Amino acid sequence: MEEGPYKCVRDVNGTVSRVIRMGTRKSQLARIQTDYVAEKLKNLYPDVNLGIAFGKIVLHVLNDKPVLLMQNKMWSLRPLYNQLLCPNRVDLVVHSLKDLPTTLPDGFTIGAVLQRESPYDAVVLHPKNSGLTLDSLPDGSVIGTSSLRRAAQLKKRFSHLEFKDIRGNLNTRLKKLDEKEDYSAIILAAAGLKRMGWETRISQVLNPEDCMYAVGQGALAVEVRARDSDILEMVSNLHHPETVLRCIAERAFLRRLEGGCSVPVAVHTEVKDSVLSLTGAVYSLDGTDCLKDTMEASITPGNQESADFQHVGVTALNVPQFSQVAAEKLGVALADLLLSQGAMEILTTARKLNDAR
Ligand code: DPM
Repeated sequence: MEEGPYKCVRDVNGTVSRVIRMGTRKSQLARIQTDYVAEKLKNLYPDVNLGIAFGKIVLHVLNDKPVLLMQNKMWSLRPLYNQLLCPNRVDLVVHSLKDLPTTLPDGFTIGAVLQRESPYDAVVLHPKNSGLTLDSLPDGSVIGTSSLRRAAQLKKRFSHLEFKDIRGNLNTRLKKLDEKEDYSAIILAAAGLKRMGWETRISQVLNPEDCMYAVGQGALAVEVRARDSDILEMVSNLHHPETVLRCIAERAFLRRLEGGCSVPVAVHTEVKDSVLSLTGAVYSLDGTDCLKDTMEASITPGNQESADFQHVGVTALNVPQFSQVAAEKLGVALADLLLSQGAMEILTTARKLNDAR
């Protein structure tokens, strides 16, 4: 049977309903995240037929291949888009928002950004170092991370430590840490560790003074076909407005800097009394050059209409357009400020050095 975009089933009473098909990558984290969203959808729409195509979509993007080599290259996402688009095999895909490029291919949009988990990074120690912190680890201890953003910030702050790449999905990394003597500790996102049920392995959560987080870190995104209005409307109820606005500002900041998902760029956002504040920074690879600043914008809904419905790839049907526009402008303005201070030079040098490694 041909699988079209609108696969329908008829139940015993003759009621026809649409089957919603979710695709997922095969890593444990991807499955957990997909299940989590499926559960939310089932609660919101008990009558909906949800099918999860586990493992059908084998996407080698960040987990299976070196992150640093990816540089936001679209081809790495192509297998997933082929699934979503042409054969229309699946209707929605759950991602970690931080893995999604700031510009999506035509025809796709982020239809939901769920409430953010902790956006911070965490330290996971080799069991033999139990009780220590980054500060108290002995000189020359090796810390595993392949994130340029983490390494740049931590090298500067903890100059007695050494940093080494570590690859693979979360399961692989934890295994590499525990079963070998190569690393004294590794740095991972607290959100991923929590979702995996490994919260007890977190020995230290890094505060923003030591390490700011990646754009979109800790938030889940649901990607859909932009013209699939039924699905778009359905998933839009999953949006968490505050997270949406924070992430629009962060993504606009990154997009303006022309940063992919693997550049030394970090952010921190907050919403307080309808004011969104964004701190953003760019770093040289060793962290010695750094440009960092903070800007704020009011996100109180106003009357201003916007012709643009998507903001840095996000379609948030029930979040006020005015607030979304304000968040996007905030990100662009902060990026422009850092660009006027030489951010592009810092990032270009970092990119060149990294490519040459
Ligand atoms: C991106 C980065 C990493 C992932 C770069 C960064 C970390 C790579 C590494 C863009 N994606 O953060 O500076 O540590 O070598 C990734 C993780 C999660 C989503 C794992 C992690 C889970 C947290 C979330 C990999 N993508 O960062 O520890 O959902 O935000």
